[in-house]
Amino acid sequence: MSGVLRIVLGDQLTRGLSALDGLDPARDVVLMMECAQETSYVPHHKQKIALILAAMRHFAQDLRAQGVHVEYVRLDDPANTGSFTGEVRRACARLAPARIVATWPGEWRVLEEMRGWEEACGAPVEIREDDRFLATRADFARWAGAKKSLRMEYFYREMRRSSGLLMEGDAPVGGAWNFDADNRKPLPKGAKPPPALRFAPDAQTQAVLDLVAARFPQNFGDLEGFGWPVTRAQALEALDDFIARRLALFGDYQDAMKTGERFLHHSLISTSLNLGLLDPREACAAAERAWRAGAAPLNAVEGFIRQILGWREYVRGLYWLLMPGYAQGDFLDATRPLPAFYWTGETSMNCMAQAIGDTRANAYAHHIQRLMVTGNFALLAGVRPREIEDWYLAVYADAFEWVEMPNVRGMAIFADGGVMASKPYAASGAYINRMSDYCSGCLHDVKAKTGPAACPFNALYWAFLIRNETKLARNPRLAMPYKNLARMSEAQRKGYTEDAEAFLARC
Ligand code: FAD
Ligand code: DLZ
Ligand code: SF4
Repeated sequence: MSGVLRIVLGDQLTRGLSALDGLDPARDVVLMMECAQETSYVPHHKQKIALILAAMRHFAQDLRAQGVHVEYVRLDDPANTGSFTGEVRRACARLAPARIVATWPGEWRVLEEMRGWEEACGAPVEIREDDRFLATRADFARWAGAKKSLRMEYFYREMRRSSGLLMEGDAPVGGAWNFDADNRKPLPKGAKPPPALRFAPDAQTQAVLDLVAARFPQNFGDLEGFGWPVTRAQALEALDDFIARRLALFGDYQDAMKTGERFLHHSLISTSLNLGLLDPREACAAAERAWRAGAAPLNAVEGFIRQILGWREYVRGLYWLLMPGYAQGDFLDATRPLPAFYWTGETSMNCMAQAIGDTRANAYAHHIQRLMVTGNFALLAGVRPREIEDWYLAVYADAFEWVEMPNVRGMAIFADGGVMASKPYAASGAYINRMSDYCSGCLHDVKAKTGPAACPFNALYWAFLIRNETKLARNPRLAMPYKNLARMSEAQRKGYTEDAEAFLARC
């Protein structure tokens, strides 16, 4: 072979991928690799492994149907060396390509590996930009420049201007950039969100589900409810279904949580976007069309577009701007091991049990469950960043480090000291009670601040502020809680700290 060896990773399942640009079907070979190293660098949820392998196999099949020569290494292939480098080396020995072309990966760890391929495999390696994002890494670095503060809101406005999404000339449609204040409603009693579209496994996906069941029996999570889109056609169907049936109320109930309503009005497109089955531009454009057609209100459409055009692009920019140092941040010196109930769901706290139970069932929990329940607990309890981060990376089907790390380290646990969030998202039980029905089914009393029946989030919240007073008290956005803390007696402060410690010791 004197052609090009083109690498397609498990989250690069896009026909227009930069690594496939200029592909010559007569001479080039596409290499796709199922690798033990990738299926085990954290103990992934069974559905996450199944989703990635099923989507990879379908993508390879589609490429072959288009006449592309795909060398596909299966997990159970006896010759499989188990690592990307081992497989690229083996392919090079077999095919002797003139060069290797890859697309920038989604994780620093994999980038480092790619950078070693030239030496390991003896062929020149070209790593091309991943152009499946609206902002390149260079765009983000330019925007960040020498700014002291890198708030998402300002980046988002730039993205609105450069993309033209929801713009009227130079101004945002509706006269404001952000309608978030309208998006904080709890779900009314009796409201029933339309069910999300799920996909029954075909024979190819079923074979992967069987493989995962046999090979990863101890991993976290159920396989039974698997319904993720594994092809571009399914991903487009899921997007259409969301736009037609759930987008209109996405904004209103974006932050709501409800027992048994695992998906509410959320889109469930993060797996498809992150694997490359959907393009973020087409998701935003579909939402804008719905608003222009009068099918969805602006608070919903702007809210949805902000998640993708704003948050998604922003976290990716931040990750690549700040890695590898970003992974070391531990601003709050958090030292507690991850409590075992994150894996078992066995805890007296109903909100945690619900969020973890939803996660086990679907490898999914929506943003507020991730941020204000499991993330909030880890923040308040002071869980070690690496341990809580590995949990998020393992348990969500959409988790790849570029998106997981800033959300966990930056947004949820404030380990970056405020690069991403202007204050820690710390909350007592009152927030969870306002936004969910969890407290009514809980053994703890959300209104009780101390004593054996009290909601643990209450003591944990105050103990967190007390423990981190020297680091956080000067934060202007925490002025109010620290003012309240200043009014507390020494005995009250001690009581909160002791209650929190006693609860954590039992976890
Ligand atoms: P929707 O609520 O319907 O939102 C639409 C889309 O917006 C999502 O599909 C996603 O692509 C994007 N989006 C929304 N919020 C964010 C955000 N904060 N960062 C990046 N994109 C966003 N998202 C991941 O894709 N992978 C992760 O590993 C991940 N880990 C997270 C960990 C924590 C602690 C937190 C607080 C958030 C995390 N998120 C992650 C962001 C968000 O929770 C998920 O993108 C969202 O829940 C996916 O569900 P959905 O597709 O139904 O999203
Ligand atoms: C997460 C994951 C898993 C579980 N398995 C594979 C795999 O077998 N082959 C593959 O190419 N990618 C897999 N991935 C994704 C990678 O771990 C990693 O996140 C991406 O390669 C980053 O771009
Ligand atoms: Fe969670 Fe406290 Fe409410 Fe129980 S009472 S569900 S622990 S917030």
